[in-house]
Amino acid sequence: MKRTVKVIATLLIVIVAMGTTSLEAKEGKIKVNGICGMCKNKIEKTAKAIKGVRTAVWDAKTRDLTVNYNEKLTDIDRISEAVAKIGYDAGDIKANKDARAKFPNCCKNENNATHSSDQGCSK
Ligand SMILES: [Cu+2]
Repeated sequence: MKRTVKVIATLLIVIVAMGTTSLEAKEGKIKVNGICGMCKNKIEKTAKAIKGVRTAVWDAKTRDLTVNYNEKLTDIDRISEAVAKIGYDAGDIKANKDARAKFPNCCKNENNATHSSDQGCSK
């Protein structure tokens, strides 16, 4: 009898824990105007460095930064701000101009869609 109570209690804890985890986990997309693989590394590294961000993947073709994060610890605005700070437009937040000025030229060329690749800038 005691054992059954213990098993049920453990199960309840597990169910509650699973429930809260899924509630806190949120996925969101942010448009980030990166160009190449080097941009990708920077964008993803910046997003992942934020407390509460579990995964961050930037797609060079769609230019979407897909983030999975704990909404109790962070939010889309905070992630966008961090990415804008290193020199990229992120959603509605404009890139930090000083940071962007230090980019290699190819990373500034936003209209050259063919430059998008998994490689860094060739120069
Ligand atoms: Cu780049």
